Amino acid sequence: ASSVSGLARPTVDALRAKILHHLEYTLAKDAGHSSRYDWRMATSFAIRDEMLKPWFAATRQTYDTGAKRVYYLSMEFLIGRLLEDAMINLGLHETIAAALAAEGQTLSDIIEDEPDAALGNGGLGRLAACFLESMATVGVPAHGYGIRYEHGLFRQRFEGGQQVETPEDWLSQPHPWEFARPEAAYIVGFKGHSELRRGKSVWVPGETVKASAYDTPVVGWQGKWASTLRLWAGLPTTQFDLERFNNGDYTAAAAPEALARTLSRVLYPDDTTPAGKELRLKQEYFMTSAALQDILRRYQSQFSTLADLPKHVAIQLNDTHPAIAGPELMRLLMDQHDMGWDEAQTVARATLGYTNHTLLPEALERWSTYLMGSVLPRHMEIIQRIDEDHAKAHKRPPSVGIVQHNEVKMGDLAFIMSHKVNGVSALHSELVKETVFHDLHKLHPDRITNETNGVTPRRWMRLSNPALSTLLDETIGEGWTRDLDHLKTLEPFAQDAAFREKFAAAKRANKVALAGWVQDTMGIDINPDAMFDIQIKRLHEYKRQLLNCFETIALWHNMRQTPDAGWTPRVKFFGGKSAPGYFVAKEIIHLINDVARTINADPVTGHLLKVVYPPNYNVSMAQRLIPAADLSEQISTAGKEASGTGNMKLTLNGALTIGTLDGANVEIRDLVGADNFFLFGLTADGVEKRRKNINHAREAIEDSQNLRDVLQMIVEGRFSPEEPDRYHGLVDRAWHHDHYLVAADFDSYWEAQRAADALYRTPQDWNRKAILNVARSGFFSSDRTIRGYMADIWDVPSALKD
Ligand code: 26Q
Repeated sequence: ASSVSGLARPTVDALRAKILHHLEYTLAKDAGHSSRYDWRMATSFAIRDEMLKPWFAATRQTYDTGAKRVYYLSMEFLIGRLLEDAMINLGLHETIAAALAAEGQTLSDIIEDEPDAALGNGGLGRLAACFLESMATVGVPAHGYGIRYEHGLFRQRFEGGQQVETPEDWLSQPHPWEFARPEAAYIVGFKGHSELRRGKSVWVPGETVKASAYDTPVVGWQGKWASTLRLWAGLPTTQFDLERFNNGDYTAAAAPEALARTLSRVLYPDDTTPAGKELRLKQEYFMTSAALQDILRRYQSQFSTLADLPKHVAIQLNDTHPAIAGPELMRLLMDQHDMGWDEAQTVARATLGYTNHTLLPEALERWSTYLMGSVLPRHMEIIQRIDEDHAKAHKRPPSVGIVQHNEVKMGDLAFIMSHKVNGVSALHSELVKETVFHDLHKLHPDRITNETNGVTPRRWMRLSNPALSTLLDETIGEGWTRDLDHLKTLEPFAQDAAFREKFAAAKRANKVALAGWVQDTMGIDINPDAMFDIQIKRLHEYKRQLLNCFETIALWHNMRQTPDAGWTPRVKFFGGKSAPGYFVAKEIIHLINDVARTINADPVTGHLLKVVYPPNYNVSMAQRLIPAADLSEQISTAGKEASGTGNMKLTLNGALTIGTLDGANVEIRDLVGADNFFLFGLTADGVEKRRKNINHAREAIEDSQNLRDVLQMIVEGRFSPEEPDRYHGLVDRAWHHDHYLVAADFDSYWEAQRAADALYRTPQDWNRKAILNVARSGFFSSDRTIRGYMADIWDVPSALKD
């Protein structure tokens, strides 16, 4: 077996020649008449060539050794830009910069020219992207499977402060990182019926589409290994159509073509509630069936007995979106490979693992048995039998059925068809046992495990924060990039005044850079010495951007009354998109923008407070904001945020957290120390108890002068003079339908914010705590998360010899 080791790196001249070669022979352009786009494409192709060696070597070694493979099935991969990430992992950043400079090109301009691959909504999709990179770093033979959406997450604009969505169009330019694999294509069926032939069930689909593969390599740190992201595009099944067409059935012949194109057209932009749409179910099945067919084809090219599948294959389901994998894998094993029911179920269960990412009841996927039965009739039969078998085997109460009230509960299906089910933070995994899967956990007490999320330090530190990275390299060596536990050795430097100065200088440089960008793109003047307070995440009631907005108003109100009271200057940053149909979230966006407009125009507080909400928050914007953060807002209602991953990115970049005991905040606080974290708010238990008092909001508002003033200012139209009653509905909900306990946590949040203000006025203390946050959060590397999945769920070793 060829061993994959460190790369021989090309020289500046060699890379310069490569870029010019691609400019000329791949793009057919003359260097003298090339646009920025041309240079970017040529540079990307030159870098891509360097990825092929580790990619081939990993592929070959995996075949040669018969190593166990991991397949990560996800409806979302929120990759962002790839050029700089690939350059950094291949150690070519400086070489490429020099090669381009020799051609009069500026690397940063070329990097910025790349559109984000935004094939995801938020945390779940970004986690999948971090996992692909970590699997490539740790040395896991891994494929990610997903959909090659023509349109990723919509672009967000603000018009009069309101969110307006426009289609995202990343494939309008060729995507230089992908390889079309037209030879890897599978037929996926829908509808029709299931019939018995010689005692066996056979599905006769009424519609078929072709899934055609596109591969993107993802290289790990120092190019020792690579993962493959295989995305499926929908194509019509031409042959099949031609037959019908020739028989004169033109309408039926045209329908599959329309359907096929629709399947990979657009990402569902809703991370709130399952859309309940037929197209979404079809997309889920399309991706899952193509992936499973591909996995079995690859397996059978290497091994003979399908009974051994779990020895060589681990399949991880990213939430329930691909949960049809259980019945589909059983169907393929039984109907196409003649396996019996019991063995098929045993094999499928031993192969599959399921990760849960939410407890919110409204966010749990359920499909009506009518829809499931019409789109996937054979699967509906299999699901019903799985359910009956499970009921018999465990003599369970009827309340735990997969099929209930004419709905298929996809979480229950995923649970029953997986050998391991995991939550994504310690608290969340415990709540999974106590709430959604309480009954199933009682029946299967060893099934639920925890794998606390993580983030890749390559993109989220080395790439996005070169100032801090260089300082870390100089202080503790470069080893942290591969083994983030090395950050522990930074701890003594928290006491070192000279180091604190350098740490503060790196942060300040990042803030100056962000302030320049805010000035250039939004025309807002902000002070880099003010505290940069950042809340970046999808807009959601449970994430409580409204709590932050109320506190902003209260702070402004207090500052106006006593401008000379020694306030700590602040800049409040918000970033995030709302699901297009989520009215309440959109109203909160509107309010934040109205508040920003009002506050930013106030000459009395101009030097003390600014509010900045840049539109179209995405991965690239996160890379710009996170390194400049002083304060990280992680303020969800306790028990609602499964984990969070932005919280980890911000901590690793030296921000202090103001947060509740929710998701991974709990673990962050345990690790960095209670003294180095601004805690506030009710606990998950406290939230449940407090909700029992139906007057919780009114009582909290009546007890809080500050909050009363805030609500009063909003109803009076202080932020919307052109339409004074604009927020009457919102204020009414704050009084009477405060499901996420904004009012109950307000005063506690206000106090924690004032503690943050006070600490910020003593920079050496603030910086010492910020350094301790960095030094103590090496646990949050996604490399550690991946090693957890490898040991607890996948049973795979690393393919890399150190
Ligand atoms: C489901 C059905 C139909 C349409 C859309 C959906 C859908 C799509 C996306 C449902 C949920 C999502 C995304 C969920 C998500 O991003 N969850 C986040 O996952 C992170 C990674 O584990 C956690 O850190 C966050 O706490 C969690 O909110």
